[in-house]
Amino acid sequence: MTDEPTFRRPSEASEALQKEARLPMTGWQQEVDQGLTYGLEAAESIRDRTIPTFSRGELPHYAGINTFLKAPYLEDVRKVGNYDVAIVGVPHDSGTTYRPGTRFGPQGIRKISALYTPYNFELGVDLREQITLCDVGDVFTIPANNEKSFDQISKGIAHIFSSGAFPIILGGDHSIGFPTVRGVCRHLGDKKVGIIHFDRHVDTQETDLDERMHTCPWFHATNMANAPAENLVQLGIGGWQVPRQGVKVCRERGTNILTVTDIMEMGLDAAADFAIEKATDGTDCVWISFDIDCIDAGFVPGTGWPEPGGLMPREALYLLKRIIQETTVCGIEVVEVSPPYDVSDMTALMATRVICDTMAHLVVSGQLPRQGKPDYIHDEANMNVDQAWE
Ligand SMILES: [Mn+2]
Repeated sequence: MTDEPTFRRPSEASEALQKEARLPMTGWQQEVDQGLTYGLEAAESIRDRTIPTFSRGELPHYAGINTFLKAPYLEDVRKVGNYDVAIVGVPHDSGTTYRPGTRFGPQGIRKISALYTPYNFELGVDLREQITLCDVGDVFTIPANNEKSFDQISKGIAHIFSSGAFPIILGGDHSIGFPTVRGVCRHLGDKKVGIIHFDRHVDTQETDLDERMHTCPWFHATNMANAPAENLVQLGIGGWQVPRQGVKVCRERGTNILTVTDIMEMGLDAAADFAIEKATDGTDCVWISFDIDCIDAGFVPGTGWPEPGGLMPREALYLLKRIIQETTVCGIEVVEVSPPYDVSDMTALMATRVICDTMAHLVVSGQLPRQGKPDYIHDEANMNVDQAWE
């Protein structure tokens, strides 16, 4: 008799136990040493002599300064290229058409990220040991003006992207999807990017309430030659909040939509295959735009337009795993987390999970740590990737 599960041998759990044994402890030891230097040795009654007087590094989880995952705060953004990954907040919610509050998204995500360790059991990844991560803080957005904010966002993302650091963006509402991709496109030369968009909403109309709001990013992004509409994949679309103007644009431009029912009926692996095939056909890299509202509203109440009937967290995380491990990913944004509507930080935690899983899948697939600057990055900026818009 054995307690081993019979669905596969060895089980994921037994593999995970072995993977942990192969991880180094070097980064942890460096953090302890630095903690004792900067934070002073602990009071005499403390028996664990790795503990400093002042909290420095991961422990205790409830203490410390709220960068993402307690990564070093990089005040001098000119040095961002020294890191494998850069976290950047985009606290912009002037593109919101109903419930605002995503300007607090970056801080909400950073706050609950303190709950996490840098280690994932099943994947056998310890980010502290395997990559260098920094948090560059937030882009200075202009709350009364979407277009000025977009210019700031594009300039900021272009700076991070062209440095070679992998950009991870904490939104912000989904209007930022256009300026983030524009920032990437400025440094693609004649290369192309496929966009994989997790969402309940198509976000493809030209304007909403007379401006380029959070219902509009992909109309404008796919106007750029570097980001063709035929490589835009839209996963989880459906329900009562999809504006008809946007549907017409999807039909005319031939974007690739799967509803939640499509994904259920074809199965997660076939859905992932479809997304990977469409986003990589003729492109050089993939941008992930993860709207937290693609998840069923019961799991993510803290968002601007919650819609029941979305993906289960496990389904979204599985799709993300396959897509990131099997494509060349050039960056990710996680948008529409609105802490004022959140409950027990659960929406911000879902965003944290997406981000940490992304980094781990990049490690597992050998995309991180960086082995030099990826060859899809064009050093010289082209400021004319998009047409002037009034
Ligand atoms: Mn949405």
